[in-house]
Amino acid sequence: MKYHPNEIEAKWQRYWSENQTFKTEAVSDKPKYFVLDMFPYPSGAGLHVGHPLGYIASDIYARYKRHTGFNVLHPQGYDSFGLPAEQYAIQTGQHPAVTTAANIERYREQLDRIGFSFDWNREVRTSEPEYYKHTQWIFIQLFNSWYNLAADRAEPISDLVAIFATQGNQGVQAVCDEGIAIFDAAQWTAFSSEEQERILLQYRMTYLAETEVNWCPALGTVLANDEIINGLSERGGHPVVRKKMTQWSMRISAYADRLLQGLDTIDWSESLKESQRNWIGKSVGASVVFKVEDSSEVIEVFTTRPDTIFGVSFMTLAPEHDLVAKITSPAQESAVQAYVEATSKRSERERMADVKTISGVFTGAYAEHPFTKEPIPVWIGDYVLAGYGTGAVMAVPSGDDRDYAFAKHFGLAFKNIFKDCDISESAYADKEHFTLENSDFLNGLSYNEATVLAIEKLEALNQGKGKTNYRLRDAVFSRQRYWGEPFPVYYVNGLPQMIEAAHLPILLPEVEKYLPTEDGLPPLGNATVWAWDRAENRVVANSKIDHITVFPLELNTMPGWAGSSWYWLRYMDSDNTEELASAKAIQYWQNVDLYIGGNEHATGHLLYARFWNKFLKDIGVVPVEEPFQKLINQGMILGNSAFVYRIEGTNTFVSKNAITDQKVQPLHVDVSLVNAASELNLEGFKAWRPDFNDAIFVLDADGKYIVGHEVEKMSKSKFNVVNPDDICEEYGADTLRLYEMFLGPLEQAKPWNTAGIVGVFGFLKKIWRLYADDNGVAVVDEAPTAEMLKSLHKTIKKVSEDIENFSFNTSVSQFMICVNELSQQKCHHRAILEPLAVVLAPYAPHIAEEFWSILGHEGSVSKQPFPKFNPAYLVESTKEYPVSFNGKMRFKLELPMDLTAAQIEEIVMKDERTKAQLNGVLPKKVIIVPGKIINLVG
Ligand code: ANZ
Repeated sequence: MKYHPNEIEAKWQRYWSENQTFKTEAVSDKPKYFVLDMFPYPSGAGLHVGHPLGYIASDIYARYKRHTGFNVLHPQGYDSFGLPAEQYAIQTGQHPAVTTAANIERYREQLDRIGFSFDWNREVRTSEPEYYKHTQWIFIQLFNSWYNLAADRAEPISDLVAIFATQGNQGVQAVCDEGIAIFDAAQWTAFSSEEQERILLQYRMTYLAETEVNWCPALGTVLANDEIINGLSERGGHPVVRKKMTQWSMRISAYADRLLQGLDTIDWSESLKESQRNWIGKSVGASVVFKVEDSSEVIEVFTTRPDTIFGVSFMTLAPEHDLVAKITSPAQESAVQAYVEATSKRSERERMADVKTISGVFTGAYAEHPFTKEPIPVWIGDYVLAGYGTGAVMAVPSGDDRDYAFAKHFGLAFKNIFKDCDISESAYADKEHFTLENSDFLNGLSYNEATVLAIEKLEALNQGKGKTNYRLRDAVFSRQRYWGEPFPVYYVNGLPQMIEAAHLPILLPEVEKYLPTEDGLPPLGNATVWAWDRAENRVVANSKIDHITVFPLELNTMPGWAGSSWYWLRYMDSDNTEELASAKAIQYWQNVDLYIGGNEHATGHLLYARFWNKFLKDIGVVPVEEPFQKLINQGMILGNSAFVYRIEGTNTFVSKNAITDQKVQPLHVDVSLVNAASELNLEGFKAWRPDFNDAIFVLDADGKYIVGHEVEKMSKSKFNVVNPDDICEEYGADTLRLYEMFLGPLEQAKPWNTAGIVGVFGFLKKIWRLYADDNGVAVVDEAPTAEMLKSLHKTIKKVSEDIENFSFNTSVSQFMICVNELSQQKCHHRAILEPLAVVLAPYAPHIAEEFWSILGHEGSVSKQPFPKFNPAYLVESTKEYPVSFNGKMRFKLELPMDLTAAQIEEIVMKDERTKAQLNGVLPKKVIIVPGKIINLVG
């Protein structure tokens, strides 16, 4: 019997699927454990070896948890709405649903090939109506809620309406839009229902508002901050500009504090928590109001340093600030306009990152200092961000280095307000440690004292108050795309109305073209059957729109993060046709115990998902505040790119070690055309691309073409992608699984290097020979030796500790050590091999199943309890004593541990080497401590 991975793997995969081996028990007496992978977006490129890394780790953990008595939920699904399928649809006319289904099929084949223990009965696809029906339902709940700060939770909007009707909005503590006018109960009741609607929109958890958005003209859509990298769209790398548009937004800012506090209760890496903390960006300070001279306008600023109020020497507004147009003097108008125009082309990220260029213009207006009443020039400058704080700053050059740089650049006068502090560019650290001067009633005070007093005095003037500000912005929730969830929203007189939950799902309509319409409407503007009949409660033809019973439907769709912000809940009860999941299922599964995925989701998905979970808790759908108790980011697997060197302007390629002084241009070459010795397959290369058909090669002295290598991100565009299917084909999935784990610690980035894979394959062939040889089954029923038991129990101990600590690479080494020892011990003993098969099963499940059946068992090894470690087997049974003469060690003697001092002495004295040392003279004293010392003193 030989090890044929392909045969046994296909056999066991069939067995698992036919027997529903990994079907999760819906009701169980066992404790629950929920192991989740970040579900994939099914792209056309399929999986490469980097993708399964996290899946293998979570699969090992899930299998281990089953062996140790847990009811494990380990599902998989697809984040199947999104841009790539739609871009493809635009190019080819192929419906995104068709491409998506084909991609999913390919993903499924690839995943199945690796032997994951997913419960596929619970698969979810975010683009399926049965799924997005619930995404739409959650949206409606958000619309129907407001955030009550007094209760610190979201509450029904109907409660707010009741408060308005009895007491107006004066005492209401809500997270809402800025600057809502105060009204009393009588005024509220007197408002028209439209006026009431407009007011409520300013309080709802999801709301329609004109916001400054990141607009990507090439993609024809708005993008979230986390979808933009260095001012370019993450997908496609297209320029992004800022633009004002009416958009749906999510009031995630309401949860800023709870999102911060929750971090202290979850088991995530410190670096991930830190990036969320920074993203949320809590700043404690004050808002201060400055009057504009000769005008009825005021400028409100947010400052973290109200103590520096006497150092204010100018003010800076963001170029987009509403006041700019209102306060600019005629003389400055053209300069201001030109500047505003120029800055609108720069993205917010660019402006934040760019510390070098200082630019700005004077508006010609002056503000009045709240205490000294002195005039303060008002400038605009793009270092001030429109969306942060109030989009305006009180500039204190002696306290803030950006203000200082600005003042220097434009030659603006300022005074120093810090005692014994030298104003120079390097002196801006730790101003909190100085006391104040030139600061009127704040003179001599420290930072803390001055902050409190300044706020008090500002409050007395009614020109300021303490304020906490968050960098976290409300999240824009509309996309001008086709392939996303439609909103359950129609419009009456321009105001949004929710469709009742009973009529969900609102299906994505068919369109002829996936592009925006000619008048710039989103792709759903191409739909001809896209209107809501309020009497019939169904979607009808646009031609029926009469604004009496038939109204236009929303044309935007939801963003990519909508479906992924609650999907873990759906796995708990994926067949439920009524609710997103039953209360009973949610009560049992609670939340995800272990979540594994990439760290690119640190400030996107992982914040949005936490936000929705908190909201769902507030409305009583889920019992826990945090969705993901423990989270591990797997490190990226890097590709080993290969390069050929083309002599510039020719089709001649020089071997890496034959390059002399030619001017060569390195070009990526597909790694599948390169062998382990870095030699290029010349014929394959010529056939690879038409322009290389007539390639000429300059070989090295050995007649070979050697490629260069560089470690880079694994990506199709770098031709360094390794397909897991190929590895499975050649060595089997068990080798792939072990090898991916063996590459290094889970959380580290590591290069893919196929060279080591043969060693792992060799290990599996070696362990196979313990169970079977050329004559068939090799297992014997004899009692094992102490050494064998020791090798086994060392392994049980190490592997279970490793799994608990997510140290999977070290387990693989331990398996190798164990199998080397057992091979040397000629171990074919059932009492060793049975438990060993179970210990190996989480890592190499197919071969372990085969062993289990070789051992004569029916059923799956995955149902076996994990072997218990017994420390007794690790206790040494013999001791290698150093034998000393007058304190000097002369030789070593291995003796059983249970001998008495007298027995030891007898053996030592008879030893030839002792006789040779003593040379006929009897020792004066023999010191023997069993288990420790043998010393003969002459
Ligand atoms: C006066 C002052 C004096 C400030 C001083 C700092 C130091 P964080 O911690 O990031 O919240 N600021 C406020 N809004 C801004 C905006 N929209 N764009 C750019 N800068 C803005 O920083 C808050 C501080 O950043 C605020 O406190 C304000 O400058 C500036 F010695 O006000 B400070």
